[in-house]
Amino acid sequence: MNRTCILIGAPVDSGQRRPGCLMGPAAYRVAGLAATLQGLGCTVQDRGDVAPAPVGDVSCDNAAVHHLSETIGWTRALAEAGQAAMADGMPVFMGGDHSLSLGSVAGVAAHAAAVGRPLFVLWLDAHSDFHTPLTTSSGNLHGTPMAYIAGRAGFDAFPPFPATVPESHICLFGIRSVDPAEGAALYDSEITVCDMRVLDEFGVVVPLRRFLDRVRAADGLLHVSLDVDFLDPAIAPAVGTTVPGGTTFREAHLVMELLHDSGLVTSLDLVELNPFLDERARTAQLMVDLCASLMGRKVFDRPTRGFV
Ligand code: 6HN
Ligand code: MN
Ligand code: MN
Ligand code: MN
Repeated sequence: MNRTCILIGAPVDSGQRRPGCLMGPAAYRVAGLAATLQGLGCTVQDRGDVAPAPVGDVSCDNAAVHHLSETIGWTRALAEAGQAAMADGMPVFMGGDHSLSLGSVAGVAAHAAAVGRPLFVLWLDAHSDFHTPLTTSSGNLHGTPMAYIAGRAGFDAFPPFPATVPESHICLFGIRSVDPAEGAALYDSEITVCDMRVLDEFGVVVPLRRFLDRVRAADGLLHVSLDVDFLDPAIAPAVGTTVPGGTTFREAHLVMELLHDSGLVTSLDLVELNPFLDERARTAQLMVDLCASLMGRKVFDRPTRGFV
């Protein structure tokens, strides 16, 4: 795993309707994300907050969609920042609502194409985020990045996605809220869906290892998108779209620990934290601690792993 972390602030609030996600990057800084990663031996560069590129008036055929130009502006700016950061280390996008992944993954995909390596995406989320601007009924563009990344039609107003991620390279993990239009599109796709039913039955280890084996076999780059609502709302209340029945504290840490052990992760989104909804910063702190597990924090380090 690249030990140089490039922090990129993405105070994006345009992809949904409840203000507050724009405070996310500040909350991660106050919660000590940089110092935590440095304490684990990482070199950390904080590049500050990105600003959206100016975009003129654009429209799409769905009147429900709001803040379209602003979201396109963020997509442009974050793709550029992300591609540049990939050349220097592991970008960590501090969001910001999940529409920021329209840009972050576009930047990462452009880099992957330039270096000639396949890109894989692990989506840790309660939601599939597989709407297009034409199918969303909420009009909230944070529900669309997965479809953009997979090259679905309906994103004409957006910059063309640089290199579509093949569906067989995508894994949705932890999902438990899928709208009918998303479900219909997913049903016909090759995307791996590890919903909560799968995780209840098999735990997080087996399904995650299977996906990671595929990434390793293809010598792929791996982008991880961590939505706060992947976690159960009882431990992570600071998110606008809580869904009961999420992953537990230990399941989430175990996912991060397995990702660390794999050495495969090359970029990371931290999305949907709304500090205005937090309780004594516990969600922000948990997200920082999950990053620490991803970057190698261990309870106890010893040469022989396991209990045998
Ligand atoms: N997220 N499917 C719902 C919608 O409005 O399209 C929820 C989307 C949630 C998006 O949590 O990043
Ligand atoms: Mn707004
Ligand atoms: Mn999401
Ligand atoms: Mn979500």
